[in-house]
Amino acid sequence: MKEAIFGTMTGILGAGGLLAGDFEAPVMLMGGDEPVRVDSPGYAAPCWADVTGDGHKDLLVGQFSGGKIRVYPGDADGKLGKGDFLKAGSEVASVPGVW
Ligand SMILES: [Ca+2]
Repeated sequence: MKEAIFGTMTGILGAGGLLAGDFEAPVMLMGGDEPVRVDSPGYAAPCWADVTGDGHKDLLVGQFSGGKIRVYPGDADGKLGKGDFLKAGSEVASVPGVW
C-alpha cells in the first residue's frame, strides 16, 4: 500500500513538473498603497479567510509580540486594501498569553 501511494504521488509530482526550482519569483504584497509587513520577531502565521463577509478572501497577518491580527481586506480583483487590526466590537482583539 505504501508503495502504491508513494508511486502515485511520485507520478503526480513528476507529471505535474513540480520541482523545487519551479517557484515563481517573490513579490511584495501591497495592502492599499503600503507593503504588507510583519512585526518583529516574525511568526506572523499569515492565512486567508473571508472575515469581512463579502465573499472575497482577506489576508490575516498575526502579530506575535502583541497577539493582535492585522486584516487586509481583499476585493473582487484579488487586490488588498489597507490593513487594520481585527476588532471585537469596537475594541482591538488580541490573543492573550502571547509574548
Ligand atoms: Ca472579505
